[in-house]
Amino acid sequence: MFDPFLETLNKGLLAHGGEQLAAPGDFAEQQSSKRGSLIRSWLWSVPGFRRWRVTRLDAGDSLQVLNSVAYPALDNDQPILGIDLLWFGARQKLVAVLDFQPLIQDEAYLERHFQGLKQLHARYPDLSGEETMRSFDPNQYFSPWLLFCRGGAEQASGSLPEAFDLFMQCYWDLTDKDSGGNESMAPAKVQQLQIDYDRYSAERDPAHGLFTSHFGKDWSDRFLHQFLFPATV
Ligand code: BLA
Repeated sequence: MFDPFLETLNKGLLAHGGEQLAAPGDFAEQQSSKRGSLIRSWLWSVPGFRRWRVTRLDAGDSLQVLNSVAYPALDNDQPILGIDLLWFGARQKLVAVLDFQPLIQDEAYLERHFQGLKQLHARYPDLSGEETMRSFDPNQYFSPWLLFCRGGAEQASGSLPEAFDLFMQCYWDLTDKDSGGNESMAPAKVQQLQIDYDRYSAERDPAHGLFTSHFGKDWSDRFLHQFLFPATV
């Protein structure tokens, strides 16, 4: 379902000097014969980023996922890239979340990093609904301009592919231009906020139960703490 999106993501990574590495050990690939599902993950080494992970889950008609998080290098206080795309085929249900996840909610910080995403948000009203968050706090590590849609096939094959391309382009533009200058945060502060992001996300990620039902508790606990949010080891 999301393979064209994964292709767009991978192409952008290659174009920015990225090198694809297998995820360590049994995080690279895991299969559930019971549920007929396959989860694969990669790490990318990308100039300007300290960590970039990508995960694809194929559970057939029941669920397809593309999830990715990019942590900029500590001398760059730009937002964390957050991608979570889910397609529940049997129910024809889409959950799409694309955001530049702000380290802080300060007005000057948002002003500095969010001009592009703000425009994109305005351009795709069907992906910018005021969806309610059940497990996360919208005011922590989410921006006011995230693309967040609980929809169906119409959005999945309609506006989402184009919006995704522009969203990635917009994040690369942010990365390519030096938006730091005197106002940027000290690396130690960036580091602390990225660690806090992992802790916050690991606590609230609604995926853990899902992983457990497919791949067992032991693997899922390790995957959550060691691969998805490694600052929580
Ligand atoms: C929601 N993400 C969800 C849900 C699941 C996942 C099962 C609940 C679906 C629903 O609300 O109907 C699944 N999350 C995953 C999977 C992985 C994962 C499979 O991390 C890992 C491979 N989630 C992120 C990132 C963002 C994000 C990076 O991992 C930011 C863009 C957002 N996911 C996000 C949000 C929701 C969600 C905002 C809705 C949760 C809520 O209502 O609070």
